[in-house]
Amino acid sequence: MKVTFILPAIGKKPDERYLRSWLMEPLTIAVLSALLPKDCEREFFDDRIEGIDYETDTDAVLITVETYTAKRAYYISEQFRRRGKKVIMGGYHATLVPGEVKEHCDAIMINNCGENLRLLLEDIKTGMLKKEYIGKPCIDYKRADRSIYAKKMKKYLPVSLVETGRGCFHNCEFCSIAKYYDSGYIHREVQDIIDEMRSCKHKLFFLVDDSIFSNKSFARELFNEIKKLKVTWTTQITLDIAKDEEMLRLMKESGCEMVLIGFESINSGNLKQMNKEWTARLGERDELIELIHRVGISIYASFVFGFDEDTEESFQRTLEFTRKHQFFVIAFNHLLTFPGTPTYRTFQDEGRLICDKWWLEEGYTFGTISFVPKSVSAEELRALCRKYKKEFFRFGSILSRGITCFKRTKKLYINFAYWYINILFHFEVDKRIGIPVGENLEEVKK
Ligand code: B12
Ligand code: SF4
Repeated sequence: MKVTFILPAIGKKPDERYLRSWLMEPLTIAVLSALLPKDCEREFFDDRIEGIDYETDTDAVLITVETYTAKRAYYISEQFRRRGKKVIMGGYHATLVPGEVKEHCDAIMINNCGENLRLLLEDIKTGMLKKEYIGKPCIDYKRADRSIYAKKMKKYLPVSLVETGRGCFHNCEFCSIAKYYDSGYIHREVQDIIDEMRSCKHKLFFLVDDSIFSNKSFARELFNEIKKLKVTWTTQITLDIAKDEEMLRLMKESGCEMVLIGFESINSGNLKQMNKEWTARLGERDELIELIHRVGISIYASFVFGFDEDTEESFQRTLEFTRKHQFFVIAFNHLLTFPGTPTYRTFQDEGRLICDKWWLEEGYTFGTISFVPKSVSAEELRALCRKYKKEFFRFGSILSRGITCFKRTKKLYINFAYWYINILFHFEVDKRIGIPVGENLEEVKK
């Protein structure tokens, strides 16, 4: 039996390359490949960097679907189905909006695969394919199969993605993860993670986990084992972990140089609106940030604008906040009303969605606001995100933060990463805005 994997692209502007910072190794595909029976023949088309052979002789086309890639995924699916191929879809968008996704494929996988992928392939063999396979949140593999994209590795950023856990026990209203995992958290076996890390080519790791401290004894055991590998790593954390200084120090000793923190907003009304006010209750936010920096860990600080109390003043205050803390790098994104989330439902009920299925809208581009904000207009919100991002990534700001970065760590590798990322982001501010989402890439490819 032969299986073809597809990772659909978001889109790209004519005459421009795919956004460099989005070109990470596609871990989802490596995990799906690990779930196939050994004797299964497999191939993979990464739509971000190469053309798709729609004439390929295959028994099943497996497409992973995120909200931003849904339109493109449906187009690809149509090409294969027209040629009589069976198309299966799964992933975040498929799990959160199964009704829509089902209309565009022969079968859908809801949630994590578990044993269901093998069963599904058996059903294809026997001609008994069902329309829907429903899994549950689980860890379904021991080691991801990177051989599926080994030949393309040069095109990806030199970072190894290794999953440590799935889900998050918080319940932020805009978040797809909280919904997908029903605010639960599960983690892999420490030994499996370490074995996989040993097998990876790049020794700079992004540990994929949205809630690594949900189970502290697991996190402690993991960091003690990672320490022995002498590697450098980063992950996403919530600010509450800074309350545990011993854990922070262990992270640093084990090679953690940067953490991504979703602050989202520094306005308590907004935090309340998104059900993330627990971060405001933690105590002195500034002190916790300083503690992380003092331990020698840099911060990628992520903010979201467009909540009800956001005005231009919120941007100014946030910019001051980022300057004060001299963050390694930041994200100033506008709120996204992802389908299936409570935020989506609230905005829909309040009649504030400009269009219900914005991800499928004709002409929809990256950076377009899909809802009516309360305190500024949609156009203003879009322009403010651009303006303040530009401000943060000015060369003067990069230089001043670069000096701070050097004071915080003398590791050349990290300083090099600092300059690389900040200069890349400087040039990407305008490149991101206006990327046509789901545009027929065949015409503009590569
Ligand atoms: C790493 C990562 C990135 C990387 C690289 C992404 C990539 N595609 O290679 C970077 C940093 C570049 C990135 C960028 C963005 N990301 Co991102 N990213 C992630 C992250 C942290 C991990 C993804 C991963 O590898 N997971 C591990 C794999 C194994 O899990 P999985 O994909 O869920 O797959 C399992 C199941 O879902 C299922 N499955 C999945 N697909 C399929 C297909 C079939 C056929 C079957 C049967 C099963 C199946 O089986 C798998 C095994 O059980 C996730 C959050 C998370 N924890 O998952 C966000 C996440 C996917 N990203 C998200 C977003 C929004 C973005 C951006 C739009 C952010 C932005 N504003 O710029 C961009 C878009 C980039 C793009 N698509 O090209 C959202 C997507 C939400 C949604 N509803 O679609 C997520 C969920 C984060 C969030 N907080 O909501 N991202
Ligand atoms: S803490 Fe992060 S991953 Fe968890 S629900 Fe909130 S936004 Fe989502």
